[in-house]
Amino acid sequence: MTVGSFRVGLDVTFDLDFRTTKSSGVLLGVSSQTTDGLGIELLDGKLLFHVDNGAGRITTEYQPDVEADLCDGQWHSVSAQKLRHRLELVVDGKKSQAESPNTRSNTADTNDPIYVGGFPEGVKQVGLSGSSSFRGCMRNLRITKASKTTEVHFNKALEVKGVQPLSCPASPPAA
Ligand SMILES: [Ca+2]
Repeated sequence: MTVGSFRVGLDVTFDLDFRTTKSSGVLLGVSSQTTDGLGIELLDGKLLFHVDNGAGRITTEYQPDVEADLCDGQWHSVSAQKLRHRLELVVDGKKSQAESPNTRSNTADTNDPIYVGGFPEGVKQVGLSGSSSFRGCMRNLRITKASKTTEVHFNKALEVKGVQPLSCPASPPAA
């Protein structure tokens, strides 16, 4: 399994931490160029997790009580789990869920790069609503599939063709 060509399939979990001062930005996306894909994004202060298994998009979201909570320049944790046609999202320990009524459509059939922090123009991402690049910092990106966890090293990810470089300043972003 590499981040250069990834099959979402039946079940997968993405974990990561981020910090930013922008209310919108793509955290992660992997998508076929037809109908199937997965995406995690910040959109107007909400954290959205989308999956399309090919029969329409399923979305679960975390909306903080305070609008700017997720873009306060502090670290926030995200765990996004796809279990067939069900989604479970945990942001800073708070859980939200969604499921598709279409239980027979349960695999996201991708064989495509995982884009972290943004994606190139002209690349279709069925699991994302926004297209603005993430500005800030990410750490501890882990992909778990069939009980096997892969830690994605950003330095390595930069070398994989198609993975967008990620700006990760040494000092915290200005509040
Ligand atoms: Ca499918």
